[in-house]
Parts: sequence; structure tokens; C-alpha cells
Amino acid sequence: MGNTKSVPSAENMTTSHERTSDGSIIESVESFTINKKQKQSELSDRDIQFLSSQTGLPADEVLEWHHKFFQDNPDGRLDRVQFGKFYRLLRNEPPERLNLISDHIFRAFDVDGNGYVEFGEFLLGFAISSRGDLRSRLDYAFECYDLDSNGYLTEGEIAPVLRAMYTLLGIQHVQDYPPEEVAKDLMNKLDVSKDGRVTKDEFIYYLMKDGIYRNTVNPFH
Ligand SMILES: [Ca+2]
Ligand SMILES: [Ca+2]
Repeated sequence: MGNTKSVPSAENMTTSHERTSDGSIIESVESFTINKKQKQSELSDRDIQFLSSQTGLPADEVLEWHHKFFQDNPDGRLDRVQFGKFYRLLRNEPPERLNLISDHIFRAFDVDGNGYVEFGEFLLGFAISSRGDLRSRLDYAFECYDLDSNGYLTEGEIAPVLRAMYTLLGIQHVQDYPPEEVAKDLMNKLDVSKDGRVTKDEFIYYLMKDGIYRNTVNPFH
């Protein structure tokens, strides 16, 4: 264990973030911006309470994750590669299936887009992507597809992430329905306003209804 730990503190939360959503759980918890100037070695009771209430995880589980997280990452944050390794522990799929998709999931977990997943972001992402309601999980899925994080999806963004989804799902006969073709078909269904861009609302609205596409698109079942 290292000496310096950076953990989210209730005192250091900011409420400014562009990834606002429609009043679901995410809006209130997306404020896990960690003030990097302030370090603290342990979670205070207030932090635990805060994280517990925002993620819906019991306090002892928050502490358990905190311990696991800092054990391997004493600086309290994961870069892309470290995230890939840590994320494997959370999933049942064999590690080789997760390699491609974990890069995209990293983008969703890194809420403030600073290139690291801090503990608060991790816990939030874990809680929402594994236990959140469908809308919240699709909200996180959208971020996986938004490669340039500009708030909407194009066909060119959807295809590569779908390819990673094929790997995750262990789909063998890719040529039967190649990701590029799925992206095109999906685009037709998602892009209700027909402007070549898919907003988060369009993405969530359609995939809430269509379970078949959702199974292929959403990494968070
Ligand atoms: Ca971050
Ligand atoms: Ca985009």
C-alpha cells in the first residue's frame, strides 16, 4: 500500500459536469469530481455515507472496494491499462473477450474525461453498470460509443464499438452480419430526426424498447 491516496470527499464534490441526464440516479452522482489538490488517506464516515447513498452499495461494500482499489493502485486512480486489468475482476467473461471493450468502458467510467478513473468514478460506474436500472445502464453504454465524447453518435463511431461487443459476446461468424452493417441498420432505427447523429435521448429511447439490438449493443447486462 502506498502512502498517498486520493479519494472522493463529500467536501470536494463539484456539481458541474456536462454529462447530465434526465433526472435519473446519474445526475446526482456524476458530481464525483475529485479535487486532486486534497489527498486523504482514509475514507471519512461522511465519504462512506455519501458513496453508499449515491451508489446504493452498503457501507461495508464501499469499504471493501476501497481496499481492493487502493491495494493495487496506491495513487487512487487507474489509467487505461490499469483499468483494463482491474475491470476483468468484475466480469464473468474470459479476459481475452474483454480486451477491446474495456477501452470503451474506460471512457464511460472516466466521467470527467481526465484520462484516469478515480475511485469515486470507479465505484459509481461499477454500481450503475452492474446494478443500475436499464436507463442508467444505457446512459453508460452511450458513453462507450461516443468515441469523441461530443454528446452524439455517428455511424463511424458505432461500428468499432460493436466490433468490440462481438468479441465480448464471443460471436464467431462476424461475416454473417458484420458490425458495419449492424451500425448502418442501427443508425436507421436510432436516428429518428435523420440528421446523421444520434443523441443520448434517441439512443436510450430506442434501446429501452428493442431488446434484440440492446443485447448486442449494451455491454452492461
Ligand atoms: Ca476521471
Ligand atoms: Ca460522437
